[in-house]
Amino acid sequence: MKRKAIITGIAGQDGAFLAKLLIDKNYEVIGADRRRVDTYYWRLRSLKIIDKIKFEYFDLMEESVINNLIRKHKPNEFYNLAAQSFVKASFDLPILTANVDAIGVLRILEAIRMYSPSTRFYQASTSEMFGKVQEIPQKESTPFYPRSPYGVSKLFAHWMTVNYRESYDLFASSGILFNHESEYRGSEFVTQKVVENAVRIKNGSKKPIELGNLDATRDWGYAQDYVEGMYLMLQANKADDYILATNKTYSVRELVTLTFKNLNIEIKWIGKGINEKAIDKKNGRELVVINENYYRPAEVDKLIGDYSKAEKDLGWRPKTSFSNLISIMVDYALEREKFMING
Ligand code: NAP
Ligand code: F7E
Repeated sequence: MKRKAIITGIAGQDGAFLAKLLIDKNYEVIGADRRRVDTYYWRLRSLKIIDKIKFEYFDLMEESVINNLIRKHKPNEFYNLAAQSFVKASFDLPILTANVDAIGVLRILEAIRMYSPSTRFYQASTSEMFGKVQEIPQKESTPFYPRSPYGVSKLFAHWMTVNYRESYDLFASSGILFNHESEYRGSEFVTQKVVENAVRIKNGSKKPIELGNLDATRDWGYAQDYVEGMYLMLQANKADDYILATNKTYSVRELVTLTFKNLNIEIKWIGKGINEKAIDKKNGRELVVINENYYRPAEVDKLIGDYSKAEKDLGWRPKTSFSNLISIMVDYALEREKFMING
């Protein structure tokens, strides 16, 4: 009998990589996906797995759909990757974010408890729960201090996952993942925004990239490495919470410099505060300027994760360096731009 896994958020970055990993391991994959106008699923097509997925309607806001899905499939594993995942948007959409990212997870836990208690559950928790960091580097035992409606909502979901594990003996694990990026990252996140726009500049665009806080630092890994960690968490002997990270951190400014370097453009930073900008060393052309609209009401300044528990218990470690990650993203964006221009 094939093992069966439900993946929510299958159309997103992690959902696509995880679906590929499980299909390669001969799982039956159910893609629990919300209704949308655009059903092209470019990530799943690019990975050549779209025909191998059985899709079911799903929304984290819709309790009856969640109950019916779990009652019908009683999967071996359930990976909850769906979320309103953009931190900046959570300040504009706090109630929706809480309903989806916090209460939505409780809806799933309740459905598993009632209809399929042997299902192993993975919750996509986040380093944003550490927010205003209380310890450097952050470990599983570091106190949380979220700084956005997204972080607060994810923290509720994290503790509910712990609570259902302890109260009802569910196999429910929480992966506290630090930022992970890839060629499939959404365009509004800073890595992909910088990569895509730098490639457009390389191809002749005159529009400088508008960014917010250049001083923020992140522990950026490669998403394909991280979905392996999610899978390993659900194969372990017991459910637990694990950090996945690289234990290295870079600023947004360093991300920009490295991205342009990959495109053979050397940049120079000039000015201070909101007047800071990056110019092309060769001709003085403006490449990056600050737009205050991209600042957040509250910022998470310094994230760096300690993944030693995952390494010890699961044998997981990150395989891709930051500089390899940016090369992968730049190469993919160059190819895609070529396709967009030439068809
Ligand atoms: P992503 O690309 O934004 O994908 C999220 C998916 O969730 C999208 O397919 C989205 O649908 C779906 N979704 C949104 N609202 C929904 C709802 N109400 N019901 C059902 N589906 C809904 O996110 P990702 O980067 O792959 O991240 C996967 C998960 O890990 C998320 O929970 C995220 O919060 C968490 N996480 C991510 C990172 C990271 O660095 N990537 C780090 C830590 C934790 P549409 O396609 O229609 O928008
Ligand atoms: O911002 C700064 C911004 O939006 C990173 C999600 O996957 O990872 C992600 O959340 C940093 C922030 O990701 C711009 O202020 C500067 O400090 O790429 P981001 P995020 O907020 O860290 C966590 C772990 C998740 O769980 C989330 O789901 O970059 N920044 N200028 C900018 N950020 C954006 N987006 N755009 C800018 O123009």
